[in-house]
Amino acid sequence: MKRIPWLLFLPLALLLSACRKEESYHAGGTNAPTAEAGSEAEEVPTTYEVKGVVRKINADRNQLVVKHEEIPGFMAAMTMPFDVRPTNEMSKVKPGDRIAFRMLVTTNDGWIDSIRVLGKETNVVADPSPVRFVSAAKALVAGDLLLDYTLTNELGKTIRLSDFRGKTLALTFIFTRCPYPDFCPRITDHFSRALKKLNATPGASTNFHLLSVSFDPEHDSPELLLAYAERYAYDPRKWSLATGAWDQLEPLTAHFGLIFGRDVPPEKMEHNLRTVVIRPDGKVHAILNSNEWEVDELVQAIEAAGKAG
Ligand SMILES: [Cu+2]
Repeated sequence: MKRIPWLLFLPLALLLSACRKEESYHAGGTNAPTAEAGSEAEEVPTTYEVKGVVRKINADRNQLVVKHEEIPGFMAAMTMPFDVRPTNEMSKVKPGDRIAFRMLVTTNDGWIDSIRVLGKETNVVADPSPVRFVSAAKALVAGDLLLDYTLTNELGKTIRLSDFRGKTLALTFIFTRCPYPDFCPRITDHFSRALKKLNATPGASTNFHLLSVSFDPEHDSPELLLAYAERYAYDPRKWSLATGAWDQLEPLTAHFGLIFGRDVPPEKMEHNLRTVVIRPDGKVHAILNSNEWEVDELVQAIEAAGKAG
């Protein structure tokens, strides 16, 4: 399956693309589609007619960064990258073109086609980024000890990261109203598949736990986290979802370079993705960036971390 991040935000991309090629970003919204864990069938995409202005052309990724109008029922007006398929449609446009196009969305993918140039916009000014960079905590790398943080899980129970000492912990960051199929829904689906795979493989590790931490604590109550988890066939014995107070979330996310919007409407919740595997001794084993890792990589990292510490 193609794994091109189709939502690479312009302001952040400019800031970070030079040093972190793997980064991808998107903005969130209020109309999160449901994702079915494990669904492999060919899916008919939902389509939307969209208008906008081309801000930037990412030729190497076959992406257009478009400042688009509101897409009723799907997302607010914003500037974001779109994968173009077929890629020869890339040659139709230049920065500053006003365009109309069709957007196609499936559970794990999104792209655009049928691009028509409507005219030119003269006043092309980049939008300011609404994200805040959290940098209060030390960046962690493999081998570093993760400090203890306290969160509240999907059952309303207080948990500490140290509760998982003695087990391998796979930790990722999501928010339940993320509307972009290839961001939080894909990561959560990957967690669901990794859990299934570990449970189904004879001789695989059983000494692990998955933890999805929401960075949208004002919205993601235990009830919502539980309802979200149940869409992905989670198992409370092996997978927890949690969120917490900002004094816990800020350093925890900052350790791994997670970037996300705050004090912005959910549809402007830009963020990147980080998935971390922690050894049983509490030390970082591996950090998986972006949404481009495969389920097997996570499974292998969980297995390897269990042997490492
Ligand atoms: Cu997301």
